[in-house]
Amino acid sequence: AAAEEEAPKEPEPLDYRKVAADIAELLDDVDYDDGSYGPVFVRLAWHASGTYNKADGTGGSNGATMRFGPEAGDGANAGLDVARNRLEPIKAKYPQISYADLWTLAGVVAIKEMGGPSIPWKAGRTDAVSAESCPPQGRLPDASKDRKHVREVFNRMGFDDREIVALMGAHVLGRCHPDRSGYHLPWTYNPTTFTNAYYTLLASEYWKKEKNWDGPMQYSNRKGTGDIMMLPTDMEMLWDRTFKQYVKEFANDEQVWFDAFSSAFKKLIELGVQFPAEAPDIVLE
Ligand code: DDH
Repeated sequence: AAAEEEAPKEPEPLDYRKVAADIAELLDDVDYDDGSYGPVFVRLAWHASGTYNKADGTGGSNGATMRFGPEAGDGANAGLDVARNRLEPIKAKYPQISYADLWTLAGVVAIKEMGGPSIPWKAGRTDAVSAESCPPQGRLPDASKDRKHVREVFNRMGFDDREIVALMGAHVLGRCHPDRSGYHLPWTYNPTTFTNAYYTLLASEYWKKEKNWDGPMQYSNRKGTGDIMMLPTDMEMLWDRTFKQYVKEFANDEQVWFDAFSSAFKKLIELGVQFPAEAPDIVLE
């Protein structure tokens, strides 16, 4: 018995369900945007992951390299400091969790809390120690560009056309901020609820270049002076024949989209990550 007592203790495994519950508590805030940090958490998880290059394995969520200047300062990541700072108390309470795991888990928690699918998530990402691990700037999509650019960016990560359209439906959430991207307005009327409204609105509204707007060119409903928007890259989902077929599929059946989104988002946040063999998928209830 004495020998047993002296044996070195295994560190307590982290209870990620508890971490997830604490993240959920941080979502609502009446003073922020549309009342929730959910959308910006999802965008943080996506931008942390969306730098991946399958050709050389660089980029991706592993490393949490957005903590460092070269990636934090990429114009595409403007405003994501808001999400990273909001999550700091979680890191302080559970120092064992890597930032890379924390940011991806926050995205998964946000999607679920806003009414979306429960995306299986697993732990095992590690944090890089210096800015040298940052991917080059410019790997994230540019909203002013066309379908060729969108395909180049997502094919570089390893996604096909259906996955591209499935992922884009995350724009049901949140809004554009003039001081972050230069664009303005939300995509949908319920930007903190995860539904397939991005597709139904894209397919049914009358979209026109927005008038009387001195920011970057964007589309607006109601003959160009509406209250919701689409980016040029969003319009490509409608204008490209193959993309459009999936827009219709997801507009017609929300469950089909939830399933497609769930697998594509799981794939996104796991790109390039070597998980420990025993890492279980955690499905939040
Ligand atoms: Fe996005 N996105 N996104 N996006 N995105 C913006 C906001 C949000 C593009 C551009 C923008 C995805 C794909 C693309 C979310 C999730 C996802 C904004 C506005 C721009 C611009 C930022 C701001 O001003 O605050 C472009 C271009 C693409 C593309 O792929 C062609 C994907 C794949 C996702 C995802 O999550 C899977 C979310 C959520 C937001 C709302 C953020 C917020 O603060 O609200």
